[in-house]
Amino acid sequence: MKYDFYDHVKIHVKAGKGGDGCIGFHREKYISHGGPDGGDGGNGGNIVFQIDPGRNTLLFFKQKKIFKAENGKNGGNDKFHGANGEDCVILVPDGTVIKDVETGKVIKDMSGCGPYVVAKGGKGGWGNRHFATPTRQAPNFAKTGLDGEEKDLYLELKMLADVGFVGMPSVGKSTLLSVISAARPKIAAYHFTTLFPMLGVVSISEGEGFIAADIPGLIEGASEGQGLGFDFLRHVDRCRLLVHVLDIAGTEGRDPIEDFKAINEELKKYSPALASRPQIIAGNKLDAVEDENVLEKYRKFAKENGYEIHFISAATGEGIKELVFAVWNMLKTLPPIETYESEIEETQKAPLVPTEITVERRDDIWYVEGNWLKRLMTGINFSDWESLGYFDHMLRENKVMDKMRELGIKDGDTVSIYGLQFDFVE
Ligand SMILES: Nc1nc2c(ncn2[C@@H]2O[C@H](COP(=O)(O)OP(=O)(O)OP(=O)(O)O)[C@@H](O)[C@H]2O)c(=O)[nH]1
Ligand SMILES: [Mg+2]
Repeated sequence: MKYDFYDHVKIHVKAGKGGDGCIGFHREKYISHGGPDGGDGGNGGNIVFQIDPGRNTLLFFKQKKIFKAENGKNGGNDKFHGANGEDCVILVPDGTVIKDVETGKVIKDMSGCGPYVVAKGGKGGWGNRHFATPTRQAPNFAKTGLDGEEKDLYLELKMLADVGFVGMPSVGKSTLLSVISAARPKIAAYHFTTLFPMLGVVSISEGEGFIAADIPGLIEGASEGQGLGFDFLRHVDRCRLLVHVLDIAGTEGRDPIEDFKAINEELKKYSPALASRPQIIAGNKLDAVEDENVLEKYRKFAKENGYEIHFISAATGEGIKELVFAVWNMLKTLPPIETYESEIEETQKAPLVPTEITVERRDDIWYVEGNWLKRLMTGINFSDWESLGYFDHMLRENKVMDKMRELGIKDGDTVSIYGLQFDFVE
């Protein structure tokens, strides 16, 4: 890491396991055989993300990368319901995008939204009182709680700014931010003074304004890691407009038009979408321009290429007001800040369908799998015949046996369901 501004990180989250249901029988003086009264286990705690307006980096995650929510408590005798596990709340800055490491898909864009449950706690198991039927009055089993969801997540901070400043080092991006907002970025004559992005609020009138982001300087080859690289462009990724700052006085001996082209090439390499975002050119350091004739050349270049250009001096304040209003007027015509849609498929959100199973034959064994089956299995105690009986009942009731037969399994064939092997008999 070249600079200590944490803006992307991988973390692991595990929601709480549901508490186990209880096997209990009612006991009271003078009542010798009370009914089953084992209570349910509590639900496991969820992993919840929440925006903390006071945070602006993911630095917190440098120390802590594993988050667990509390398990639900087990149920007890006398219908005692186990307590639910506490949620684990993870605070993130506004603009944090949560992605699934395995698929790379966006789970949730935490931008101006309320709390979001990213991993659900497991349901508590039912106590044996639920399993009493007319023919089974003393059920000797209860269900164990289900496991909580567990995920590897990739968090990426993409700041929420309307306008992003781009340009070579030392052209005056930070100086510009400091004169139009209350932000106090570091300003100095050497390259790469700015090491991490900074936001500033630009007020137009009471209650109206926009947010601008100052980022480190870019140089030719940034896409190949030159200078500070171009990773931090993620923070201007959602900007509605870019202000491309140029040093029109050429104080470092470079041609501003060449700078402009080089930076746009780098932007294109980072993201064609970002490169095609509208740009306003801010020709800075007007106070240091010796030959005023060059301005005409820049004006012509901008016009020919379809850009609005403003000549400014962040040092003296000349032209700054006009630039701010030009930005404000253009913003009014542009779509709002982009938020990323969740890319998780509906099927992943939908409840599990009991009959969804897959069957595969390997070495004469039929391997049967399915999310629903897996969940059912975690609640069964296979050393207990009543529990096994319940499992069998669930398979039949949900037509899993029929489905297996349809898929070619015959009586006497060996079936394996997540490690449980048995001979298929209907
Ligand atoms: N003469 C003159 N100098 C300026 C002007 N604006 C900024 N500078 C000077 O240019 C130098 C660089 O300014 P910064 O604002 O730090 O530049 P930057 O683009 O943020 O640079 P990096 O953060 O390194 O990318 C400083 O010495 C500023 O004082 C201006 O309008 N006129
Ligand atoms: Mg700077």
